[in-house]
Amino acid sequence: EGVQPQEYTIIKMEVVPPFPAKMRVLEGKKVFLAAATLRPETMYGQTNCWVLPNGKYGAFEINETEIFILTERAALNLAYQKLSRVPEKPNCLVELTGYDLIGLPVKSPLSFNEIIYALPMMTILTDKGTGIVTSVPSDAPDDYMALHDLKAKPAFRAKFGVKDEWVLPFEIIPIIDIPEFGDRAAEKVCVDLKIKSQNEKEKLAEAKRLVYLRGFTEGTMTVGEYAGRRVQEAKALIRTKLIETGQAIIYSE
Ligand code: A2H
Repeated sequence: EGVQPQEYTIIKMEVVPPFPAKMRVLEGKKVFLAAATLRPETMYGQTNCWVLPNGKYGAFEINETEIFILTERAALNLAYQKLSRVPEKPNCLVELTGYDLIGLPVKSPLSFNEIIYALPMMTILTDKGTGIVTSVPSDAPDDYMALHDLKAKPAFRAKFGVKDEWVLPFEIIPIIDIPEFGDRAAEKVCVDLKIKSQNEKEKLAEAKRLVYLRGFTEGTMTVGEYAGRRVQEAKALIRTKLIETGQAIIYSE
């Protein structure tokens, strides 16, 4: 873990009922996959969300009506931020693995796709954020390559029980224009660097270095309420709105 505290936005992605058997006890409650992001202004471009197949997750009571699915570590941090029904104590209603979450349909804030699906990503860290990650393949090289792997490799989909219809209909959604990189910056950089899969850690680190700084400092929103505005300005405005409307919360670790 870093020495500096990191402030994330947790995006509340609502799981669409009916729930699978293991989650049936949660029926009637509002259940969310709780994804941690540093880039809330990119939520327009979501095509899916990511879970770690072997990751350990739980369904935790945040208050009387809302359940968050995330790692126990994140639930403990939230409990100390007054976000647990039982003060300072995470209360897990169901233990889950990433495998249980693959294929869950969710409704996610700002997404142009009304329903998106939880899909496997092999490089998720369980000691960072919530262990649930939003996927924006237009602007995040990790997301672009992980979606590319699933789309290009039927055997990879089969291995994790991923249905074609959770993946194949979802195309990159351009949301931010970056000078010289265009509006699908992650794809451009991954192609330029000839990255073959989500497991090419060093090349992906270089791709991220190239895209993130430029995206944040020189990017312009091309969609949404703040289209035409710089990413730098839009970020705080969008984040505030998501929080005020109850679609997101602040999360520090
Ligand atoms: B960001 P930092 Cl479009 N394991 O959200 C791996 N990656 C994780 C994670 C975990 N447990 N938790 C969060 N993340 C990702 C959007 C995005 C992100 C865009 C562009 C850049 C970007 C869509 N994915 O991050 O190590 C999440 O991806 C730039 C760093 O704490 C989260 O924000 O700095 C980011 O990594 C947090 O990474």
